Amino acid sequence: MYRAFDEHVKRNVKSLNGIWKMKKDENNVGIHEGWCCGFNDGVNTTVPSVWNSEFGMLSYEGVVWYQNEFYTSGGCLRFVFEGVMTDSIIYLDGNRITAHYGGFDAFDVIVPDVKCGYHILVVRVDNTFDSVSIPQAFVDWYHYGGIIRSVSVETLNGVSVLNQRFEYTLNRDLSDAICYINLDLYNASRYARTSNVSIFINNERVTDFEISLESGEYKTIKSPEFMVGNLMLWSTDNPKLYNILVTTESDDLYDRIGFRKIEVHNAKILLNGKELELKGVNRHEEYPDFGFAFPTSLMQRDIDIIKDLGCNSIRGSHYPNSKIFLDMLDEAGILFWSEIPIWGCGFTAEAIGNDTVIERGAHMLINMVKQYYNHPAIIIWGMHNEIPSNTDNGLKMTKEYHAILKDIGGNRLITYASHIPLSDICLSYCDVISINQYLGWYGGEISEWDGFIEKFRNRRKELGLENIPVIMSEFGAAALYGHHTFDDVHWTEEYQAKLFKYTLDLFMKDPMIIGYYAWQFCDIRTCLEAGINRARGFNNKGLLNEHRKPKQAYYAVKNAYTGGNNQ
Ligand code: ADA
Repeated sequence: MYRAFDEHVKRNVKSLNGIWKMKKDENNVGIHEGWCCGFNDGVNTTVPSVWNSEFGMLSYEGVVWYQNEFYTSGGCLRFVFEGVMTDSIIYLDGNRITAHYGGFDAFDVIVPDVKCGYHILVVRVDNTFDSVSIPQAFVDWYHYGGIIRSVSVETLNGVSVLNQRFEYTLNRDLSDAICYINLDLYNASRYARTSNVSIFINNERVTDFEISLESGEYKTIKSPEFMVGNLMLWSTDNPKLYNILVTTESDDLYDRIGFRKIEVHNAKILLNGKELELKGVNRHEEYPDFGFAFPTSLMQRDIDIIKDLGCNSIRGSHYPNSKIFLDMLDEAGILFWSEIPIWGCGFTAEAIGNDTVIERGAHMLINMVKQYYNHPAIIIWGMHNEIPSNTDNGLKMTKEYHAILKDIGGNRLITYASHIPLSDICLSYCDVISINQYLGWYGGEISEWDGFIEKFRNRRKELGLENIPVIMSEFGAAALYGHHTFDDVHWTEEYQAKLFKYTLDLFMKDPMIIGYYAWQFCDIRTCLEAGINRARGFNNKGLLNEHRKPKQAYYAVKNAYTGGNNQ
């Protein structure tokens, strides 16, 4: 995995990022014509990237094949794909080795007994949509396609550690933790193996045990418990991280964790026992020239800007972000809300009740939790966004996803963003209620916000949910960068700034509302029809434009979040 640190020292890891060949398959003939065995007439491209960055392919939706030739000294190989958009089939030397659905979650495949020499890895990527796609074609971001995140090939030896999820229970004064680790182990040897497994925290061995696996066996086990004392907690002010190392005789896996406690108490969110006010932005991991293949240097730049804005939190709207970005947030002490790309406005109530959709979404949730489990920055899991949560099908999906997250989600709060909070029937499945509302933009006047908040306060009371805190998870207005007038009318920087000032003043003095995520960090390319609502083919509600140039609203939000008086 492409991380902020090396995950392995013993394991041989080779990055397959770099120059690949790609070939467009407009007529979908590649499978029939055997492109899986390799093709000679492709053009050069870079992995990771989106194909939309290639000349002439900005709006291409369909199938593209990718090919990479690599050398290995042979053995048991594990291919790791961190994100392929959206439906992919992977072939090694012409043989199909795995397939995956979903553009934002990583997947891997293990191939034993690969011979020493050159091999051809081919990836067929399809980004078309149908009635069970997640997201649906109607979505407020762009239909990018391609191998959007890193690819690597690892050589596994003997008992190997594929994944680890660190569990801990803090004592009452949060000074000690009883811990164990859930380990996914695999025996890559041709023979049954017994290996010693050791766990180190900050270089100190905390436990040792033995494990036996048959050849090719995959097993999830729970390590013995151990205690970590004299803790320095992870917090936004002091994001203290601990190094964890799991070793076997032939393999290793490094990761980092932070000890922290997030909970709801008396309608407030507490982080390590202290009341937390979430000051946030919604952010897409997108830049129009690179799409979802987002450069690491720009991640750091965004974090710097977000800190300057006075935020302590980001909502990763609307899908899991790159692992390395989460590493950076762990280091920066910025809290994160991670969700899956069920962008509800695109789904009918009927589609939300479809078994394939529910199952695909459930897989995405499980993968997200497994792959991001150890990040202390993630404090919220989002189940979905703006689904018809006033219908039986909405309720069915919400109940099912809530049960999954309660079971495996660890110390995190569960929510979803509702755009229909006054008629929503799923709110009791939230640890924190999250409201998306665009009064003053799509309809209504800015001054109608007060009345809306009062109506929701009454509804929350009627539903007996007064102990559940409330976040304003989306609110905002569009402004075209550089568009000014003396009168604050729609699309001007002045109007957008006025709306943010008004709404944040209102929210921040309301004891019911404990968090705010402005929509949105910066302008993004969208596939919603360019026109009255999406000028330039962009969602222009950014506090910054897509090149990270601040609009007036940036300073309105900064003033609210920092108590300053910037212009
Ligand atoms: C919704 C949605 C966002 C964005 C926003 C808008 O609330 O969740 O993704 O589309 O509307 O700009 O209209």
